[in-house]
Amino acid sequence: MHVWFLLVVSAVTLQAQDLKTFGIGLSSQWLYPNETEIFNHTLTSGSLWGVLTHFWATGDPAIDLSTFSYYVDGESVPSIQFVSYMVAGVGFNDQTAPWGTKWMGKGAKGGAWYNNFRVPFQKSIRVTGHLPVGMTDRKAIWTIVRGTENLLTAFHGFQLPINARLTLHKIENKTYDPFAWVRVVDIPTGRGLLLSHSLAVVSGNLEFLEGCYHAYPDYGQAFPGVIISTGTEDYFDSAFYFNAGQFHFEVSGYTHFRQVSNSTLEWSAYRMHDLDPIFFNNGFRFEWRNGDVLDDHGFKCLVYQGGNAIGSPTQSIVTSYAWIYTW
Ligand SMILES: *[C@@H]1O[C@H](CO)[C@@H](O)[C@H](O)[C@H]1NC(C)=O
Ligand SMILES: *[C@@H]1O[C@H](CO)[C@@H](O)[C@H](O)[C@H]1NC(C)=O
Ligand SMILES: *[C@@H]1O[C@H](CO)[C@@H](O)[C@H](O)[C@H]1NC(C)=O
Ligand SMILES: CC(=O)N[C@H]1CO[C@H](CO)[C@@H](O)[C@@H]1O
Repeated sequence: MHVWFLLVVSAVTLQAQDLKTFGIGLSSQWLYPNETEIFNHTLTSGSLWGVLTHFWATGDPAIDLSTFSYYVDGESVPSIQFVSYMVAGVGFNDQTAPWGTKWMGKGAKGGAWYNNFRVPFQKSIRVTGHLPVGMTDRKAIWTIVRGTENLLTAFHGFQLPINARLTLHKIENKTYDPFAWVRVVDIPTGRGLLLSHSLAVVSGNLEFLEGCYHAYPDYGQAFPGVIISTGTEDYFDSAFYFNAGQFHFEVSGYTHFRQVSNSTLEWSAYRMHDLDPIFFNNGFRFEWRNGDVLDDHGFKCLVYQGGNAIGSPTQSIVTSYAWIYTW
C-alpha cells in the first residue's frame, strides 16, 4: 500500500477546523522591474499540506505582460512561472472580455485575469512577480492570491494524492519546421496526470491545425502512442478549422485569431483535462505536430516521418503551457 494512500485516508478524517484559508489582496501596490514578493505562506503546525486555490491580477497594462512565479516548499527555481494571459489559456494577450469558466477567465476590458488551478505544497508557498524585461519604472498592481491548508482536491472520481506537485511545462516562442514534432511534455519517469494545455501559434496559414496530438503514458511507448486527437481543432472540441468561430467552454476554448499580414497569423486555444484526465504511470510524453500527413490509405495521425503532406503548413512559432500533476 502506498504511503500517500495512508496519508489520504487519515486526511479524510480531518475536521473542518483543520481547513485553514489563507491569502492576500494587494490594492494599488507596485510591481517592479526586479522580482517583487507578492505573498508567502508557511503551513501552520499540525497541517500536512496546503493548496493555492486562486490567482487574480490587474492594474497597469504592463501587469498583463508581467511574469509571476510560484516557489513551492523553498524551491530556488520556481516550478511554476507564467504570464497571466497564458494562465487563462489565451495567447498574444488577447483582451477579449468578459468570459470565464470555473478554472479561468477574464472579467474586465483591461487585465482581470484569473485562475483557480490547485497548487499543492507540503511546507510553504511563495509568490512573486516582476515587470516585463525592459521596463524601468514601477507599475500599479491589484492582485489576490488565496489557498487553504489541508484541503483535498478531487477530479470526478480521482483524488489527488496530498503529496502531489503541480508543475508548468512550457515552450516559449520556439520555431518548428512544417511537420516537425513538438514535445509539449517530456517527463522520463514517475506518475501523474495532465491537467490542462494551452497552445499559441504564429504561422503562415492555418494548415498547422492538421497536426494530431499523441500521448505516451509510458515514456518508452512506440508511436503512435495514444492518439489524443485527429487534428488540432478536434483536440479543442471544434472541427473544420474552427468554422463556428471563437468560444470559451468549460472544457476548451478557441481564444485568439488575428490575420497579421497576408503571410502571418496568430492563433490560440486551451483545453482542460479534469473531466478526462490523461494519467501516466511510468513517465510521460505529450506531442503535437506542426501540420500532418496521410498514409498510403489516406489515414491521418499514423505516420511518424514521410507520408503524404496535407496542404502546405509553414514554419510555426509555438508557445505552449502544459500543467502536470506528479506524485
Ligand atoms: C513572508 O511575508 C512576510 C509578510 O507577510 C514577510 O515579513 C517575510 O519577510 C516573508 N518571508 C520571506 C521568506 O520572504
Ligand atoms: C513571444 O513573442 C511575443 C511576440 O513577439 C512576445 O510578445 C512575447 O513576449 C514573447 N514571449 C516570450 C516568453 O519571450
Ligand atoms: C494580400 O492579399 C490581397 C488579396 O490576395 C492582395 O490584394 C494584397 O495585395 C496582398 N497584400 C500584400 C502586402 O501582399
Ligand atoms: C526584491 C527587490 O530587490 N526589490 C527591490 C526592487 O526595486 C525596488 C525599487 O528600486 C526596491 O524598493 C525593492 O526593494
